[in-house]
Order: sequence, then C-alpha cells, then structure tokens
Amino acid sequence: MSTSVAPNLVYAVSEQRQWDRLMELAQIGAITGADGSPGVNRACLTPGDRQARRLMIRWATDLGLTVSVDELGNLFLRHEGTEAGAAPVLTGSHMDTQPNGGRFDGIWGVVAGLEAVQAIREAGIATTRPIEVVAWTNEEGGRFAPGCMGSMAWAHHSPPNTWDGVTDPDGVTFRAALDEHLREEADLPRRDLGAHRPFAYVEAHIEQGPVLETEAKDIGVVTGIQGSRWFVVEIRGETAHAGTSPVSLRRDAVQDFIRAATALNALMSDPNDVLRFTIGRVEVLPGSSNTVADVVRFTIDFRHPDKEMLLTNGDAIENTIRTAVKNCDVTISERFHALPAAFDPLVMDAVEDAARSQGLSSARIPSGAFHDAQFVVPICPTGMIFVPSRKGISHNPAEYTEASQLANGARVLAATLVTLAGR
Ligand code: HGY
Ligand code: MN
Ligand code: MN
Repeated sequence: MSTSVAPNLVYAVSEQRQWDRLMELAQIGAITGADGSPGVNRACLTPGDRQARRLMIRWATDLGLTVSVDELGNLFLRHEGTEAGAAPVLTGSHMDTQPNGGRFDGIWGVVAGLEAVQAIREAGIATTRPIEVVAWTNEEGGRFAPGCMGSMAWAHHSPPNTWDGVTDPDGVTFRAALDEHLREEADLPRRDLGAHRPFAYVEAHIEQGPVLETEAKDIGVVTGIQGSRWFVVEIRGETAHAGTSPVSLRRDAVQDFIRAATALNALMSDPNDVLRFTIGRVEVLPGSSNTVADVVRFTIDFRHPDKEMLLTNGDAIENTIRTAVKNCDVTISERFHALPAAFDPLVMDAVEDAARSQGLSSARIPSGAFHDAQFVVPICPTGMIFVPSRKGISHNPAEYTEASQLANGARVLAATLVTLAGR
C-alpha cells in the first residue's frame, strides 16, 4: 500500500498546539518526582480525571466534533465522514495515570488523535469513513485493578458489571465511583457499549522502553503486545508478641511471604531476560514493629510474549506458593488474564508507509506494556504507533518525549487515519 501524504496535512499538524495541550493537561494532578521531574497523578473516575476530560471535550466541540460516553465512561469524540453510517476508524488511548505517573503515558494518544483529526479538517481532507477518538476508562488499573476495564467491557471480553465490587485503597467500590462519574457527566450524550463497531483501530502511545531511542528510530510500527497475568495473594497467619513468642510456634505471615517470593523468583528466573515478573505492592498487617504480622497481601504482575510460557508459568504460581508457605493459610486469585496479541498487517503497513512517505525512520517492535489495543484486536484490524521514550523511562515523572518526536507521531497518525478512513 503506498501512502502519498497530502503535504498540507503534514503541515496542518501543529507541534506547538499539541505540546501546549499536553502541558495544560499535565497541570491536572501535577506532582513532582523524587528527582524534581514534573509528573502526574490522575487516577480514573476522580474529579481530576473529569476535569481533564472536560478540557478534551471543549477542544473537541470547539472543533465541531460530537461527544458521547458509554456505560463504562469510555469517552468518544467523533468526526463525521462523507459516507454516513460507514464503520468509523477508531483511534485514542487512556487519560488515567499511574500514581507516580508521567505526562505522556496514555494521554498523548488521546491528544494526538484530536490533533490528527484537527489537522485533517484544517487541511480540508474529506474522509469517507468517520473518525472517532476514544479515551478508555481505567487502562492503568492503579486505583481499581485490573487495568483495561473500559476496553474489556466495550469489546465484550468481560461483562460491564464484572468489577462492581472491586475496591480502591480507600474502600470505594468501582461501581460507586463509576456511578458518580456517570452522574457528573450526565449532560453528555450516551451511546451503547460497543456501538459503532470500528473498521480499524490505531493507537498512538509512547514506547515506554529504550528500543527506539537506542536504535535512533523516529517511529515504532508495533507488531503486537505480550501477554499479561495479574494475581492477588493473601497469606494469613496469627499475630503474636515479638519478644515472648517462640519462633518455632509462630504463624508469621511475613516469613511465609519471604518463602513464597523466593520460590516465585526461582520459578520466574529467565537468563534471557524476556520474562517479566513483578511484585509491585506488599501490604503487611497489623504493621507494628513488635507484633508478628498475621496478614500479608501482595500483587503479582507476570508477562511473557509466548502464550505457552504465559500459561505454563502462570498456572504454576498457585502450587509454587502453596508448596513454599509453611505455617499460614493462603488465598490466591487471578485478576487479569490477557493473552499475547498480534497486530494486523493492514494497520502496520499503513503506519510504516505513512512514516516512510514523511521521511521518518521506523522499526517493527513488540510492546512490553499492555494497552487497550490488546482487547480491540478481536473486534477489528488493530495496530499501534510508538514514539521514543527518553532512556525508556515510564510510570515515573521523569518520563519524557520531545515535542518534535510527538509531532512526528501525530503526523504519522494523521496520515494513517486518512489512509484507513479512505479504505
Ligand atoms: O502496565 C502496563 O503495561 C500499562 O502501562 N498500564
Ligand atoms: Mn499507557
Ligand atoms: Mn501505563
């Protein structure tokens, strides 16, 4: 597929406008990192999340786009095509961040989608298909685990009430937070979950890894996303006095956690450093220095690009823990199960052609991070565009991509959308 890009389209993408919008959004939930870097903490379904969405909605409606939300709060900004009723081309990403997040993860994909559509309109390009920009609800899973709830429900991968009882660290249920969110956005037109099934989906995202920077490539043509499995484990023993209780009689949850973590590290050790195993949160109760802990709750995030490895090692987690734990009771539940996903040549080729026609270098690259795109794969031809991350840093306020690199990404996105919307 040869993509000749309308020169006026390339020039219609404004590097400054995109950067200014990102910096304005980064003020909502602004934090300062340990090294002084400016970051963002803007969890899903919070007043800050809604404030950022209102800003995005204002920019979109000023442009003439129509706005709607579905029952999971997924936000859609729609540009009409010349063929009414044609399946739209969908683009977008997520607006929620990690608690110690950066200014670009997720949000750039939504802002880039808006920038690309604005450039298409300002260049006077009439697309056959409509183009929709989506902001998915709760991609990160930081406040409510797991991530990708909005896209999983939209894709009918999971029923919309699957996570009603999930609570955040303050004990607020996802259902209560979502109902409040939908009430606060009751003025926005509603659409049914999964309505306007797209012709294709392309998501722009920062790489969050070091490959593009190391290989000095402008654009990542993403080939797919590795599989992810999340578990929550609770080890329950008995509190005791730290001074008087003999170690031989204790049911010490911390000591059994150490045994379990050591056994899991052995299970997940990979000399090729392809496997990803993370214990990101450990909660110890009652948390007193002179009381033997009776509860340890911890999370497991396990990822691998090979489906067999993901299933084999993931299925071995429970038995590994139960064998390692000596004195306490254990409960283990799996909260997220996303198989490796391969992207579609239609979208990958369109992205690669768009980069080439603008004289940008590109490389085909798998994604180590998961994305909502993973759940769109069964619905329509899907792909992603990456731009470089400085030193591969992400989920950290030091996350950074140059304005010019982000503009390259938006220009490739705009050209890709025009190609797909004309198919
Ligand atoms: O965890 C992930 O891979 C994504 O960045 N939320
Ligand atoms: Mn992301
Ligand atoms: Mn992220």
